[in-house]
Amino acid sequence: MVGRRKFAAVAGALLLLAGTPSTFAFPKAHLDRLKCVLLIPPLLISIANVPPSRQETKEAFYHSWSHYLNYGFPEDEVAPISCSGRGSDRKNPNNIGLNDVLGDFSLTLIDSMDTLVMMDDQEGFEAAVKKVERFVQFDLPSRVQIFETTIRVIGGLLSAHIYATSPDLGHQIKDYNGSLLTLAVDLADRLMPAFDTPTGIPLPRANLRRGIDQENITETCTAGAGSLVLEFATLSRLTGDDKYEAVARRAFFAIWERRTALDIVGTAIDSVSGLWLSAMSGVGASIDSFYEYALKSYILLGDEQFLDVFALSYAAIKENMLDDWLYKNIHMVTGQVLTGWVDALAAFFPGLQVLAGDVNAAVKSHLVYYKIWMTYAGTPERWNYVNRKGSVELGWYGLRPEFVESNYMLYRATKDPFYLHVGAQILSDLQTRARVACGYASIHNVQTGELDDRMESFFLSETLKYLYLLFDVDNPLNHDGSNFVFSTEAH
Ligand code: DMJ
Repeated sequence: MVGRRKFAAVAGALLLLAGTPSTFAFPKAHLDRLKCVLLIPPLLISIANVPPSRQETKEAFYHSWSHYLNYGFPEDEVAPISCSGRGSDRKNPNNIGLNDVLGDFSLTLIDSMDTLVMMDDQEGFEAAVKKVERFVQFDLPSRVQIFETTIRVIGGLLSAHIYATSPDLGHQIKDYNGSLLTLAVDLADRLMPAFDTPTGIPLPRANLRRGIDQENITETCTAGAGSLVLEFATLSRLTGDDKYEAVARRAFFAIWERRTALDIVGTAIDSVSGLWLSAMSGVGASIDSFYEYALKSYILLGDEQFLDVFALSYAAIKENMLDDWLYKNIHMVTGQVLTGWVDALAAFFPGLQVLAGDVNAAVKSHLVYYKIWMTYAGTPERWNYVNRKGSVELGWYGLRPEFVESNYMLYRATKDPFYLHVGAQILSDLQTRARVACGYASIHNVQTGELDDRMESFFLSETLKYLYLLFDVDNPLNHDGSNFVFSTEAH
């Protein structure tokens, strides 16, 4: 299998790099099947007989969604192997691996609402909104992470609210009374105490009922503190209350002000002292969405201060981190390379490069992750490019969306069917390796195929959404010429 995959990776790379139209590699019938573009009626074969990738992605979503509703809800997630619900770890409040994300607020329900919209399931969307109205409230003793709660919950609520209220988007809900916005305001108000620091950089966590408790750690990652502007600005614009946008902007620029002479920011900072706690920088974990929100905040809000940050950061990344194929992790002051690995989160970067208009660079950086995917049928959390024998440094694949997202962005920009083919391979690997009784299970080790009983909400809100949008070429969103952006949680 590895041999076949290696060949495919090299072949794909050569086709792209030589500029040969990769259509030659894919007969038209095959392409039509991937995109679900139906041929002239007499040639039409029933969709049920030949399920194209779009249908299959939809089925994968409903397999996950229906089992969440039946076995997971009202908890945050469904454990896909044992078919049971999972919420916060109440016995161990310090289990931040779970408790940062699982706040006992039906997370998967909230995070998935706009995927139902993408799939044009108005009935499902309205039913989900009704469930949120009936069951979700935030007066809870949960200590959650500001970033995770903002991108998954506030982002999910706001996106669904916008669809429910905008006649021109085609998913308006008739008797909807703004309840999702009210919930988003309530939640944001519960997070606001975290921004009350001398630097304006938020503390990483808040207790939804009690605010800031004493045990709160002051170390936060750059992505966590600096990627809140899209959600908080949207909340301000929808409510007319500037305070949300103001705190998120202040946090973003407080981090940027602390950049080094190389125009580089680090991955971890103390929100009280403003001192860097990690001198490492890169484009992956702990920093990724800082760059993403710099560019997307400019696109959404039109404020050139954000564009300036993106332009300077992007130039610094290319100057200091790029080494032919790879964007390496470096020391933020000296520029010295610090690690021999790249991580799975950095697979979002080609998508951002597309958005920035640097498509050639995106084609190249995507191929690194394509090669990784084709070798392991997943993107291991850390892949070591130095140690050939131990190249899988952290071997799990938690069904993350980043590679799927970049692949989708590249298809939209180039229309090169190669990316449809990559999407079909991703889908097929997910079906073979991760599909279980009640959804899709995270892969504990990409080399052995061992599974974990976990399906994070981003699998429904991002991974399957981007995969569906890749194949659903006529989706209205793919032809929306406005300045909408996907948040970092794909809302
Ligand atoms: C998601 O919650 C978001 O995409 C975030 O930006 C990074 N982590 C996960 C997916 O990997």
